[in-house]
Amino acid sequence: MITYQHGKVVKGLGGLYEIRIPDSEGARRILCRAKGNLKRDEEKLIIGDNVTVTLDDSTPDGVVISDIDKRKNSLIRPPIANLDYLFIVFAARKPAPVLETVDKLVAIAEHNGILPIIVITKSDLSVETALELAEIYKGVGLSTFVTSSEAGEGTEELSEYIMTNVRDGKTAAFAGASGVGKSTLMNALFPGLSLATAEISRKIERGRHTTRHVEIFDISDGEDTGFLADTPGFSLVDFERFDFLSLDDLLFAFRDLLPFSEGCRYADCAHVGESAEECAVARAVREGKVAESRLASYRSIYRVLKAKSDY
Ligand SMILES: Nc1nc2c(ncn2[C@@H]2O[C@H](COP(=O)(O)OP(=O)(O)OP(=O)(O)O)[C@@H](O)[C@H]2O)c(=O)[nH]1
Ligand SMILES: [Mg+2]
Ligand SMILES: [Zn+2]
Repeated sequence: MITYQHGKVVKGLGGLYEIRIPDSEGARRILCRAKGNLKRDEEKLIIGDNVTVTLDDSTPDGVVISDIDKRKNSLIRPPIANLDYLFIVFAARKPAPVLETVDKLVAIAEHNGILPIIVITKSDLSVETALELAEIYKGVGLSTFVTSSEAGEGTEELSEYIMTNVRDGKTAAFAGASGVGKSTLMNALFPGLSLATAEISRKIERGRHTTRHVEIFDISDGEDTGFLADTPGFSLVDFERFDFLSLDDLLFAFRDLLPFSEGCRYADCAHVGESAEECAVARAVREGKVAESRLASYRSIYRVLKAKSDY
């Protein structure tokens, strides 16, 4: 008799988790709870975890999540584990893009060994802005997509990228501020999903936190399916508050700035206030080799991390 099985946590509903268990027909889903120790902070289950489910008559569901596999990585925001790709989504307009937030997400992905991919939405509201933003991130060296779910632009290219790369059990997530159109875009890419979406607030031009929970979907039928998660959008305020890497690691999370740092006059150059004569990163910006916004984001994150390390 089989007493335990392996699966993936795809959704959480209060204390219940939905576990996807592969079987001969593809996969089935069961709902169950986690053992007591997997509810505590340090070992708490998160969506994306690969787990063991064990038969146990003494539990309310007859089965219980008994173990979590070692994680490849895990993020705090969005809260998800074992990602291979992070699609960083922001709108050309409504809400206005905040590149520092985008760059933080890129840095978080890089630091965790997750491949960041840039997705600009709502290009129908301003094609020019969308294309300018895309230039910045192509310059960083990241795959970049310009889309409009409304006009059906760019969705085919993105869909093709996802179907080619997010397969064989690989996991990806859409992340970004509330209201940028993550769920709308997932619906456009995978019409079967029917995810809830809602208009942004007209007054403050911000999203309304329509998606409340992380949920992972199979994106095709076969055994070689990949997984794609929709996640709750964050507000700018909650993005300010979380730590993600150390001062020493920061430059390594900026793949476009890193190569220039070797040319700085002083080995301990922090690339924050030094003149372009001394700092090769500042020089690269002046010469148009690196986007100004990228160095600005680096400097802003540096200052926050520095203040914390001095404290
Ligand atoms: N003009 C335009 N509007 C769009 C586009 N994509 C989405 N929207 C609108 O943007 C609003 C927010 O879309 P959602 O998909 O709910 O945004 P979200 O990123 O999932 O938001 P949260 O779930 O709160 O994180 C909706 O009114 C959508 O119709 C687009 O390509 N063009
Ligand atoms: Mg949503
Ligand atoms: Zn420098």
